[in-house]
Amino acid sequence: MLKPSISPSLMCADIFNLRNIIRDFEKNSIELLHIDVMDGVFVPNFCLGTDYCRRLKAETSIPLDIHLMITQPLDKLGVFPFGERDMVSVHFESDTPDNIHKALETVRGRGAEAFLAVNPDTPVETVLGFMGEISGVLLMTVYPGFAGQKMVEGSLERITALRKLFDERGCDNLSIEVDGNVNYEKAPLMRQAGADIFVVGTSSILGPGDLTDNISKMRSLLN
Ligand code: S6P
Ligand code: MG
Repeated sequence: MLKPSISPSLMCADIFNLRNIIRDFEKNSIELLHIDVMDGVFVPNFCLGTDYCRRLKAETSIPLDIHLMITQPLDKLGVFPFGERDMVSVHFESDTPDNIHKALETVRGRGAEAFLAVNPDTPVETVLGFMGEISGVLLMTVYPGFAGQKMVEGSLERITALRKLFDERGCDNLSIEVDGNVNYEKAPLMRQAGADIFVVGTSSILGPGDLTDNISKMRSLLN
């Protein structure tokens, strides 16, 4: 299995202390920065955007992990700054399958890793139609839109089922990124089930406690 990576959810990071938080991420070799983009239509909330991504890219060399919770992502990819080493996830539910294929192709064409994001109610078998086009799947373990939610029941079983689908097809190089309520108790279970990228927010490293201690604790639980 791929080695575990930590992708802190920046919507959970104190905006007034963001520069120090980024420095701490760098010191602790954080692999990715998870950026939730919400348009108020695909999900009932608004969140981070293009300028935020641009400023981050200027500030740090940690790759961006852009999670697009927007309708018709194909038409909007052009305004996002991403490239080699970055990851971009587009939701299966956000447009027609044909346009999702094209959006994934556009992401890859710009040198980034293309991920298909799927909501908790979308069958994991859906990804079978996209296997040759993606670096992995962003499996939502909460309904997208808000931080601080409880994991949807059955999420661990979905990770296991998705990893099995990959393994049966010899695709053990594909990532499974889990997003939502990844806490210290569930993260090792998610790892065991086959996840390798962990979006962490209020439930763990960006919750109470010292950031560096929290990251160390999460790392030791995942390794
Ligand atoms: C939810 C979003 C997530 C959250 C993350 C927050 O729509 O996609 O990335 O930011 O789940 O972490 P936590 O620990 O509060 O669930
Ligand atoms: Mg997210």
